[in-house]
Formats: sequence, structure tokens, C-alpha cells
Amino acid sequence: MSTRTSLDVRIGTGVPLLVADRVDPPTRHGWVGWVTTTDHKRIGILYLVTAFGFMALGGIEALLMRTQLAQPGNTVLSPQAYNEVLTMHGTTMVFLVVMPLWAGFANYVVPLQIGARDMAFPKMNAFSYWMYVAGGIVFYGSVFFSPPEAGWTSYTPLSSGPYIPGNGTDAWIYLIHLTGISSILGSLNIMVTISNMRARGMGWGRLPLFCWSMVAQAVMILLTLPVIAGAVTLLLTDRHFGTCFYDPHCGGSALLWQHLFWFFGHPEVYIMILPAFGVISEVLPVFARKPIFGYKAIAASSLGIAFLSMLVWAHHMFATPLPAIALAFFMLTSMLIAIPTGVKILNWIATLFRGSIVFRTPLYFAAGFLVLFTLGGITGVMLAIYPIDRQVTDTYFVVAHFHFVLVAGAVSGIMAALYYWFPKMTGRFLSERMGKLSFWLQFVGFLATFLIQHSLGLSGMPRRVYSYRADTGWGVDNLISTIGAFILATGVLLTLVNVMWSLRTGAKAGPDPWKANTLEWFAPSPPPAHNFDVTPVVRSVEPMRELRRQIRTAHRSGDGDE
Ligand code: HEM
Ligand SMILES: [Cu+2]
Repeated sequence: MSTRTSLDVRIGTGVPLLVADRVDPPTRHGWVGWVTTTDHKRIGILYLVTAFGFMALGGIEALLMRTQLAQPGNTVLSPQAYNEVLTMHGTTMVFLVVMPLWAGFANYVVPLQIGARDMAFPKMNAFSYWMYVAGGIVFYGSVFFSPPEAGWTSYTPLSSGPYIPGNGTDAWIYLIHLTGISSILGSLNIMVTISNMRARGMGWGRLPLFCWSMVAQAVMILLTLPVIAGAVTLLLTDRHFGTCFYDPHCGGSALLWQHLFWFFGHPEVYIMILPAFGVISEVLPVFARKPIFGYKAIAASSLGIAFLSMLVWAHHMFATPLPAIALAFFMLTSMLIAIPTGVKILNWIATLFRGSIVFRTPLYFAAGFLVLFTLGGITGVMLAIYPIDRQVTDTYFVVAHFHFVLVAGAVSGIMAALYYWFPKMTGRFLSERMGKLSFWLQFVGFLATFLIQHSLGLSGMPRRVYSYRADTGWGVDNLISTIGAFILATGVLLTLVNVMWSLRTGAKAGPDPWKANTLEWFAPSPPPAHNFDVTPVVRSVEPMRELRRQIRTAHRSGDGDE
């Protein structure tokens, strides 16, 4: 903290330097340093590493299910084991993989993008991470006793004490509590950081679009996670303390659970996908070498989606006895979401239009996202039409739809983010050859796995079944889907190999390898503990353009060299 004067001198010359020369507070070395860290970058990396570990588990669970379903009458998994693996997979992917991966990227990137030195509450930030770890341990601990088996939605009365007496469902409840605390505190941190710690000149109208998407995500988390936390607490007391919230036999309501769950559950989908929208909005302009088209429309549509997402929950309940007016209301609000989403997609296409496109791996994943996520959006609008939904609800059509949104949407966004920000985090590029091969494996594997599930669903295959008979004729499609899943998994694995490999051998990246627009590229790669020697003044949505010009002129006139 003793370099105030040297900073002021630097600001005085008007030449921001990319050399790290601040004295950082002493950090502990080795693993103790990691475990006790409150540095947002290290916490970000902890989130990412832990969540990719859980992704491996969730992926193995997916492959187990697909292996069981590859042929009619398979016996790889017993019916009970299938239910357990299904529940572990869905819950893992949602709460232990996708949400914490975004927490990881946001932790690393948001303070850098707004020119801050850390998050607003660094200790609370570390606490959030450890609550996430605790949730994961409690949940996976149940594998050794009685794993949860009521699906990631834990519908009552199935999840009530008499039907599932084992403790797995309780472990699931504690997972929701612990990861919920983690996400709520994390979102508070993000909100306070973004609203109070932006660099001079960065008004809300100049906030990077990834930060905007995190603001919208935080709003949804803060408004809906407390609802599910309350709902699972009621379930816990129903299961163990004789209350009757969800039991119709003593005056409760089983459907109450569905309302509470989906009031959280639908926004949850956008909690997983909005940060991907933010990443795409960062990556496309950089690799099209053009300014983003429709900055304000993209930022506003994120908020619009956050708002609408809380008005659509009962489209998950079209098969329950709802009054006609409710059916109509939830159908129309659900379809309305297509408008802000369509606004984004059109603006992204306009950003690419006539750009001089640089074909690097982050762009591949962003383009794959555009194509596949749009397909998932279209089946979403189909499902919003309740007569259609009643036909295909609880079939593989729905499984196909939500994997289009979650895998092709959220996971593609995560891949784009990883390939885009890895050079910032490590100072090295990921290998392009492995990256592109990984992309194609994921793209082809994904389509083989999930495109065909639409037709499986339309021909009547129910979801959440552990097996099916040969005379249904579903065998070939299921085999194709299983082969696709292994190709997809190989693609994801290749990216993990790429990460290990490139950490040591990747090409050196330097501070600003993509000639990007936002402030994280102003710091060295990887940034020092204090991030910036000089925090620059922001005069546009693309502060790095101006800074690059300043750095160039400074170098030309010779006074910026060290
Ligand atoms: C390798 C890619 C993946 C494959 C092959 C895969 C496969 C499967 C399979 C076979 C099911 C069971 C369907 C059923 O029996 O109803 C399933 C369910 C599910 N998957 Fe995935 N999945 C993958 C990735 C993901 C990801 C990234 C997410 C992200 C959030 C996700 C979320 C879910 C959810 C929420 C369920 C529903 C669980 C339930 O019904 O309780 N999956 N997946
Ligand atoms: Cu929904």
C-alpha cells in the first residue's frame, strides 16, 4: 500500500503503464495461500477448478444413464440406481457446475472489467466459495448412505417422508440451503461491487455487457433463491417435524411445492443462461472487429428477461389442473420472453454482419451458441403453447429442449468464456488446434445426442424411465443418442486436457492478446494481486481502444518505455 506517490506520478504523465510495480500485501505460499485467500482472482479460479471437477462427475453420471439407455432392456443400472444417478446428474449440473462456473468467471472478471482492485466484500466472497464446497460435500456424502432419488425437482409427495424415508432427500435440501447461501451472498457482492466500485467515468451506460448480465443474474438470484430456500425448509419440516405443508391428507397442498419450486426454477434457467449472453456479447464484437450492435438494447433486454422470468413459472405445470385464465396468462408471458431474447439474437447477428471475422476458438463457441441456443429457444416457444405442452410434457422432447438451452447455451457460453479469458488468467493461450477439435467434437456430439431426442419424445418416449421395451422401436435413436454423448464428452475432455497442457506450454499471450475492448485487458496477464497500477479514466463503452492509442503514442514518443 506504499506506492501512492509513484501512482500519482504515473497519472501525472498521463501514460498508463502495463508494468506491475505495486507492493502487494504478503500472500501466503502454497496451498495455505489458496485456502486462506480473499483475492477475487484466486477465488474465481477456485470456483472454476472445483466446478470443472463436479462437471466430470455430472458427466460420468450422464454417460452412465446414456449407457443404460443405449439398448432396450439394458441392465447397467437398476431402476433405483437410475433414479439416483438422474437426480445426482441434474442437481450437480445445475447447482455444482453451471452456477458456480459463472460465479467463478464473474469473480475473476467483473472487478477487472470495472477497473476495481477486488470485490466489495473479499472475506464474504471467500465465505461464499466455501459454502459452495460445503454444499457439494454434503450432497456427495449421501452417495455413501442413501443417495437422493426424487429428481432435481424433488416433487412432493414423492419427496415426502413416507415415500422416500432415506436421508438422500435431506442431503439434497441441505445442498439447496448451502449453495443458496453461497449464491445469495455472491450476488450481493457482485451488486455492491458493480454499483460502487466502477472506475472513474464508467457510468451505468458504459458498463461492460458481461457485467450487465451479472447484474440481471444477481437480481434474479436475490429474488428467487430465498423462495426455494423457504420451500425446502418446509419440506424438511414436513419430512421430520410433523408439519403438513405439502400433504393434502392433513390440509396441505402438493401443488404448493410446484408453485414455489418453479417460481425459483424458471428464473434458475436464466440464472444459468444470462451470463452466457454476457459472454457472447463480449466475444462477438472482439472477433468481428466491430463495435457491439445495440449496446443499450442488449443491456435492457437482460433486465427485461430477468423481470419476465418471474412471471412464467406455471408453464411447468400445464399438466396440472390450472384454471383456463392461468393457462392463457402463463402461455402469453412465456411467449413474451421470446421478444427480449430475439432482440439479443438479432443484435448479435448484426454485430457479426460485415465484420472482418477472426476465426479463433472463442468465436467458434459463440457461433455454435447462436445456432444451437436459437433452436432451443424455438422449442421453448413451442412448449409455451399449452396444448402442445400437454402432448409432449414428460417426454424426451422436453429433455431435448432443456439440454439445448443448458448444454448448447450455458456450456457453450462457458467454453467461449474459458477460451477467451484463459490468456488473462494464466498469461498463455489455450491451444487453437485442440480448441477447434474440441469445438467440433462438442458440436457434432451435441447434435447427435440431443437433436434426435426431439423425435424420440414425439414418438412417445417418456423422460425419467430407466429402460424401454424393444417393440417400442426407440432402440436405434437411443443408440445414436448414446454414441453422441460419448463424442460430446470426448470434446469436453479435450478442453480439460488443453487446459492442463497449455498451462505450461501455451503460447505467451501478453496483456491484450485479442485487442479487446474492456478494462481487464489493461492489466497484465495474469494480473498482480492489486490488478491495476493505474486505473484509467473511462470515456466510452470500449475504453481499451483509447488506451491502446495512448499507449502507442507514448511508446512512439519514447517516454513510456521502461
Ligand atoms: C454430456 C452432456 C449431457 C448428457 C449426455 C446428459 C444426459 C442426460 C440424461 C440421459 C438425462 C436423464 C433424462 C431422463 O431420464 O429424464 C438428463 C437429465 C437432466 N440433465 Fe443432463 N446431460 C448432459 C448435460 C447436462 C448439463 C450441462 C446440464 C446443465 C444444467 C444438464 C441438466 C439436466 C437436468 C436438469 C436433468 C433433469 C434431471 C431430472 O429429471 O431430475 N444436463 N441429462
Ligand atoms: Cu420455465
